[in-house]
Amino acid sequence: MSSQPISFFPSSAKAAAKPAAGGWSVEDVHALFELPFNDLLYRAQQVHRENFSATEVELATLLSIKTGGCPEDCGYCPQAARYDTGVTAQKILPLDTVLEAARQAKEHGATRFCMGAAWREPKDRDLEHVEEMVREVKALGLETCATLGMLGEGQAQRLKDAGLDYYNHNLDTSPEYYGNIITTRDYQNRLDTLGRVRNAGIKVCSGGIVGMGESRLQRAGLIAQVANLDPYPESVPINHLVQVKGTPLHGTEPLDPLEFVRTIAVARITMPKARVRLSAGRRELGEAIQALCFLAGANSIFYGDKLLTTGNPDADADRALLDKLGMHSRHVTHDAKCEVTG
Ligand code: SAM
Ligand code: DTB
Ligand code: SF4
Repeated sequence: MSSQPISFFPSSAKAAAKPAAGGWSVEDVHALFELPFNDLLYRAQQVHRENFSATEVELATLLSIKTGGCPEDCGYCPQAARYDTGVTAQKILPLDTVLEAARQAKEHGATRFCMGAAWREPKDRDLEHVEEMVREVKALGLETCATLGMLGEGQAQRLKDAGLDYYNHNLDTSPEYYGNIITTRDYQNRLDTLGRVRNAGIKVCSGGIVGMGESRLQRAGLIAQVANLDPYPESVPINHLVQVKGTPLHGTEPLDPLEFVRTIAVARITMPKARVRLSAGRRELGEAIQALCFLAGANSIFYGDKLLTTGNPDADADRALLDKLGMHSRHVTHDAKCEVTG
């Protein structure tokens, strides 16, 4: 009898493992999406383990520092003034309130604190308040992130000088689908803001939303755009649309949750060293799908009972889930420069 071992290697060698010289083509990214599910996850796990501990996850806490009343028309967003979603417009939060939330986030184990504002773009006076927040949150020993809309010349540099580590600005969807979702600013505006963030030396956090009625090819188009940013973002949030009553996207045909897992896996393969973050929509995904997402290479979550205006799993539930999966949070030493995991 032969003692030849049977090889159970993935059957599918058809999807490229690396981008072509000019970057990832939409077709190559789409081919990854089309792999048998197990082969896709196997590849994603391999890439993940080559670059990260497979049991470590980053906890980032989000705070809405300026809620509602936004002039933009993003079809998914509860904070757009033109949609009747029950979100009331508020003024920018006082510094003390922000710092208290940041302290609590740190106490609960978060290492990154992300401040979001419902602006098309910040006015220079708004930015002064945010600069102060960034300086003080950073002084607590947290990594700082802000998402304030489009940035003009000089604004990114001001944030960098205040100590901002990351700027979040999402491409949201593929260039082809974009016009169905937002008309008040274009794709190039978003790319320009990301260019300014990069030039100022701030780390880039950029991803998108799936489940907005886009096709698989358009999901591949989004991932190709993000992965082809040069360099690709350090941080890639993948949001699952949270359907909010009153927004145009409320009532969209829900995405198959396994397609969300595939999106995570494709992001991991195409951006091997990025933090891939499970962002909005985790409450709706449930534990089993989230566990699959971690297997597919997600290694960051928004942590805390609220996102900006919608709910997130309770912090206790998240800790219990990580425990159950034998996962642990990423630790950063207090000056947030020297990272250790344990
Ligand atoms: N106003 C700024 C902007 O648009 O860049 C910053 C805040 S905005 C709320 C940040 C991101 O949140 C959006 O780009 C979008 O990707 C995500 N987002 C907003 N509403 C969402 C929803 N209902 N479901 C999933 N993601 C959402
Ligand atoms: C990102 O990609 N997702 C976060 C963060 N960046 C700012 C926002 C999610 C918002 C979900 C809807 C809400 O809570 O209003
Ligand atoms: Fe405004 Fe940002 Fe919401 Fe768009 S996503 S409506 S820019 S807050």
